[in-house]
Amino acid sequence: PNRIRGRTVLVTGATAGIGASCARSFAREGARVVATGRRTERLEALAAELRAEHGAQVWTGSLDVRDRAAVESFRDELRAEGVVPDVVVNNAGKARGMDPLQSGDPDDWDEMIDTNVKGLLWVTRAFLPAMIEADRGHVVNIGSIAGRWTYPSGNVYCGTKYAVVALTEGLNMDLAGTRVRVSSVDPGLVETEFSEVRFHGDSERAESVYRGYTPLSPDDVADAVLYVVNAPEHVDVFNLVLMPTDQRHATIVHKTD
Ligand code: NDP
Ligand code: 8X3
Repeated sequence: PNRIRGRTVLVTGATAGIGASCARSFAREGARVVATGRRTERLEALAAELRAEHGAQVWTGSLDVRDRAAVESFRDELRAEGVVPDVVVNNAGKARGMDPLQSGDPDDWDEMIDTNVKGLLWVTRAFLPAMIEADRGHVVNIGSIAGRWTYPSGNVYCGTKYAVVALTEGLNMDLAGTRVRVSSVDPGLVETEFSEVRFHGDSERAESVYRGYTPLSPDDVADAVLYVVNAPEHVDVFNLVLMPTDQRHATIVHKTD
């Protein structure tokens, strides 16, 4: 059965990669979509596409998740329009740099911690009380296998994703007794703009990350997100890990060239 239709799903980082795929997949299944991210033109293009292709109701928010006040006022603006998300997909996130800790750039660390950890907290804190009040809702955190195994020079990025594990587990505990569910979906390598961002626009290096094997696609991850949200209300998927068949551990990737 389709338990997605008619729900109101907020996706952070819907302008690219996994978030854009999630927005498309939820719209296709009949959800009302609140698409957020910093690149306004992309949000508008996405909204137009979802309306045209799926007849979806779509709201957009040009939102930097690091800005707590902006997150709260966006929540208030939505509420004033009668839009109260009952699914939040905390997807906005990034790696910046891949260096040994001793030579890492603290500005990169700020960006990762502020986005992947604090941004996730601001969004969750803003939208969760209405779910608790309605006694219905779902928070889906996009974690990573980087929150399960660290790898050389993964240090701070992995630390942020280990934090997502603790926050997913902690939130489940804190919500015991409510009908609000909390899941994390933790992928291995997914071909998106992730590596372009990590390597500060070095496209050659970014492309090489996905060469010689078949990585996950953003749609593969969106399928997993749909699965956890569509599960019957008495089922709370804590954690769903998905890997490319060609990848069996953080650093074990079978490449043919
Ligand atoms: P992309 O770079 O393709 O997309 C990242 C999205 O996050 C963009 O929409 C971007 O939008 C948004 N974003 C970044 N910073 C902010 C911010 N400060 N405020 C709001 N939105 C922001 O990467 P992915 O799709 O791969 O990444 C999505 C999530 O998946 C991340 O949490 C990542 O850690 C995780 N992940 C990725 C894997 C991979 O191999 N690709 C594997 C495992 C997990 P904009 O720039 O417009 O704000
Ligand atoms: C992204 C996957 O292996 O580059 O979370 O950390 S990895």
